[in-house]
Amino acid sequence: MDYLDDTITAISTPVGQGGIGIVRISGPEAFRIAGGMFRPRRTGRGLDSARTFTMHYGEVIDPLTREVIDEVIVSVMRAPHSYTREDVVEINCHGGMAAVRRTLEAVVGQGARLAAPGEFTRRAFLNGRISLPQAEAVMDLISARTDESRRIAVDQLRGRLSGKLEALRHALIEIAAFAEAHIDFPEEEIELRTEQEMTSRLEVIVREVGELSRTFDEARFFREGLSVAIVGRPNVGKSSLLNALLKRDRAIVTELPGTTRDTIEECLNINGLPLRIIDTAGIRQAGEVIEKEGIRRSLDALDTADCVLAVFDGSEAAQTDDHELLRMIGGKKTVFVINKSDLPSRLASDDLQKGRQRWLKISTLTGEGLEELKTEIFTMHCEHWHEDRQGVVVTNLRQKLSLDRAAAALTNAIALLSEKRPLEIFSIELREALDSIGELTGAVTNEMILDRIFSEFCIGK
Ligand SMILES: Nc1nc2c(ncn2[C@@H]2O[C@H](COP(=O)(O)OP(=O)(O)OP(=O)(O)O)[C@@H](O)[C@H]2O)c(=O)[nH]1
Ligand SMILES: [Mg+2]
Repeated sequence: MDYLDDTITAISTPVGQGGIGIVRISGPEAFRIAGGMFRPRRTGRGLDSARTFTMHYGEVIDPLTREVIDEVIVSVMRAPHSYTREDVVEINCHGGMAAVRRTLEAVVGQGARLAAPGEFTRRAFLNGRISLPQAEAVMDLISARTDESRRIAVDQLRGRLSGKLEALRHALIEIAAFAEAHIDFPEEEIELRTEQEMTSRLEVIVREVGELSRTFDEARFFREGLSVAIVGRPNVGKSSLLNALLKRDRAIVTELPGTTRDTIEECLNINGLPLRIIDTAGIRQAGEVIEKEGIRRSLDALDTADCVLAVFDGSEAAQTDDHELLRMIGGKKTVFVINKSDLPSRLASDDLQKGRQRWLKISTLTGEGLEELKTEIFTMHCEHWHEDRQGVVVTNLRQKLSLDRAAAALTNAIALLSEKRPLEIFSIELREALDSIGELTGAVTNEMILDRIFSEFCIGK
């Protein structure tokens, strides 16, 4: 689909009423098309002689009927200093759909083609103005809902991820070139010292690639929120914990086991990390029909949540239901919480705690341990978040999968080197890693990848 020699157009503002609506035109004919339907006011000068980055006040005329369509401001950006690196003209209409649509129709009538979703950005990429991750950042920025996701997108748009990947690619190319030189002169054995040097350099690169890949999950939590299910047997204080975290009486709390019948979901924010906290019905063997259905939903939440707060009652000895819960949690990301620390402890010496990671003692009554609990949830998911990250974050699955492919190839390469296998196969793994990183940045692309990426864009961007 990539013909870059025609001129494309689209409405770049949202559909509906607004203060202004913008029809964007990009391509070699942009000035001829816009000039043919624009009548300047005041200056009398047409768009042909307009300097780049200037705005012009006037009217849009229907070239066929000579009817005035709207009173507009036209901005002009000449190649290569524009969003697409092509000549770009933007007609700022009054933001009613009729005016914007008629203007668009007139532009198409003058020979422009309607742009596909994301086609302006696709041209910016194909014309070498931005890398692929930067193009993806444009979409991330448009769809950012929280300030943290906006910040991540802007960092990526400014080229931080691309810069980091380029550095990794260059480091790899150096090693690959060295290896290939040795393939050409097989009589020269690689010295042990050189081999160790290559291995340690590759190990640094693998580690960095792995760290980048991990930022994907963490960025996902910031973008979509982390779901946290509070689970435990009845009466351990799950609903009390929800209320304490929210600092309001959201859920009903009573001294009767089986109070909560249905899951309750609320939002909370820890250091900018959005949480969806789910209070659940106490899980136990017994129970009548309604309670059984509630428990089924608890188990559902336990299954699907990103993280579990497993709550136990510190004032009572462990019960069968507690042991059963531990079994059900299995290997899931879990914070183990012992509640009611204000009461005399009867759980401490119990075998529940054996071999398990850290247990947090809290009291929803006095508030003890709640801050530690929040910190624990945050660090558990965002360990590498603010330290050492320098704004470099992988924001979509495509990027992450490319990194994982690169890491796998590099790990193979290191193994081959240590097994003293022929450098030819070692080189193949390095090429594979280079290709994967190249695919990520857009240095290596194919039509299918581009189609998939840009089809998710909105029209007009
Ligand atoms: N002393 C003390 N009592 C608490 C604490 N947290 C909760 N409780 C009491 O424990 C009882 C049960 O609390 P809930 O929050 O309803 O317990 P739950 O786990 O939601 O129970 P179900 O909804 O029945 O599964 C209530 O009487 C609470 O007041 C605490 O930290 N200290
Ligand atoms: Mg409850």
